[in-house]
Parts: sequence; C-alpha cells; structure tokens
Amino acid sequence: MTRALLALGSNLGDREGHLRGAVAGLHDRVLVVSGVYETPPWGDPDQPHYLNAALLAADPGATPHDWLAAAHRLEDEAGRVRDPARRFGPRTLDVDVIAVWNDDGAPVISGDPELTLPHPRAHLRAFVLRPWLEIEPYAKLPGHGWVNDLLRADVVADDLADLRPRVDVHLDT
Ligand code: PH2
Ligand code: MG
Ligand code: MG
Repeated sequence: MTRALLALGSNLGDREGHLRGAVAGLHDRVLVVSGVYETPPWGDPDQPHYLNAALLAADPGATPHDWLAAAHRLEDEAGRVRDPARRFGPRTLDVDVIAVWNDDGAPVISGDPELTLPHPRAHLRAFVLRPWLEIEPYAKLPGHGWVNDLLRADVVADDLADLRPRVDVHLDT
C-alpha cells in the first residue's frame, strides 16, 4: 500500500471539469480532496489564472512510478498538449506527484530525474501547500518539515495572500 499526495492544476478550457475528471479518474483510490483555489500563475505570468486543489490517494501495491503513470494518464485524458518550450506554461490539467509514503508511513525519497520525491519545488508553492494543509493539518513535507510552517515562510506567505478559495466549486463526485 502506498499513499500519495497529488497536486491538481488547470488553467485552460473547462478548468473545473478537468479537475473533476481527474478526481473521478482516480475512483476509489481517493481518500480526501481539498477545496479549490483560484491562483495567479506562478513562474510564467503570461497565462490565465489556475484552479488548484490537492488530493490524498491510496492504492494497495502502487509504486511511485505507478502514481506517475496514473498522473500522466489523467493529463492525457484531459487533452494535455506538452510544449517543451514552456515548462511552466498553460495546461488543461497538471497532476503532480508531490510525495509518496509506504505502508509503514515512511516517505519515499528519490532523486530519479523522472520522478524526484518529494517534488523538488513543492515547499515553495502556496498553491500546493495551502490545499494540502486543508486536508492534512498535521502534514509534513518529507525533508522540509511541517506544511503549516512552510506556508509562513516569507516567499510562500506573499503568494498565499493571492490565493482565493472557490467555495462555489466542488470536486467530490
Ligand atoms: N503550475 C505550473 C506553473 N504555474 N501557477 C499556479 N498558480 N498553479 C499551478 O498549478 C501552476 C502555476 C506548472 O506546473
Ligand atoms: Mg505542476
Ligand atoms: Mg506537472
């Protein structure tokens, strides 16, 4: 059994529909889904705002690469077109594997360039940490400490002020 924290994002087309499709596509592996946040684009300002959410999932027997494969499948199903020239550019659906834990609760640490765990930039991103805190108030990002503390770091706290909870959007199916 492994558990995975997945970060969802969409800023093209039917953003809400893409996020909902990802949750539905994970079926009974979903343990809990956060609320949805409207967030200004990070990294590449020349693109629409995102809808972001976080999701905790569990699967008996899934390896970290199985989670990555599931993420890519969901992105493909949302019609994601990859533009190598815009690494942080707009997308119909982004599903990032932020962290994975084994059955005994031990986090998976990996420097594999295809799937670095935990995600190398998660500790800097309010749009990942804030929805995660909502579903797991005592979460720790492996190697970085309490998610609640990471959100108070100056670089993250500045972005946090710009997240807008979208209480009108629900992803639970
Ligand atoms: N994802 C990116 C680039 N920038 N900005 C926000 N607000 N939310 C995202 O999910 C996001 C982003 C590339 O993965
Ligand atoms: Mg991403
Ligand atoms: Mg991604």
